[in-house]
Amino acid sequence: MKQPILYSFRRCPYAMRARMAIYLADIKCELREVYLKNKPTEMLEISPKGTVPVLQLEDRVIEESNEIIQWAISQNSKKLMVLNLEQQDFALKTIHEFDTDFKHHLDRYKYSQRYNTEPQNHRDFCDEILGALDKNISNSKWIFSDEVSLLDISILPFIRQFKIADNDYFFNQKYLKVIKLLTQFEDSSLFQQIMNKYDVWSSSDNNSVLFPTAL
Ligand SMILES: N[C@@H](CCC(=O)N[C@@H](CS)C(=O)NCC(=O)O)C(=O)O
Repeated sequence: MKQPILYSFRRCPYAMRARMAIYLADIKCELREVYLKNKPTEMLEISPKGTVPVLQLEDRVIEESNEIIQWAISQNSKKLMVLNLEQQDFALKTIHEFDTDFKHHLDRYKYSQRYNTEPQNHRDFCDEILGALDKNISNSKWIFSDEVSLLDISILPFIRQFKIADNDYFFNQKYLKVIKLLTQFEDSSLFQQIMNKYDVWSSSDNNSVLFPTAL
């Protein structure tokens, strides 16, 4: 099989979740780091909508992070926790909530000038979602158990963005399990592996890299 090509941007939460899924599935790919203000034509030719991540396979292109995750799981799911039906239902509902409501309010909290919004109102909505999640987090390492799951990799990059908007605020909130979960995520080898820094790719420099890269 020809190696898949992943167009990625290091700090993008969608690209982060896709890289985690690829990493956990033990898939090797060619990673092309994208500068969002100057996207490579090679990427736009296969995915004109112009968002990352994009995964180019031999026979098709996958342009949505959740679909890249599903593809990676279909290749190899051994390193992800097997969810029972109830957990699966909760995971899918929660991922949807983070991709819609949480992301909506996060953007309006984080980029209040751009959206001309009152940041605290939107921060309150995010807090509500994080407070509800807190009640469903186990006492183990990850949300359900000591094994990382689809839910962890899908939503933690967005919780991290919320934290980064105001570190002091985040660490003073009552959702202690969310705070602990995010802290251990950022300390994990999984996170270190997928946050490796790469130069921006260009076809003329021909500087794509192998992902994951041995650290
Ligand atoms: N629904 C897409 C969203 C991806 C997305 O919005 N990515 C952002 C970066 S975090 C992007 O590429 N934005 C385009 C731009 O900024 O030009 C997915 O899940 O893959």
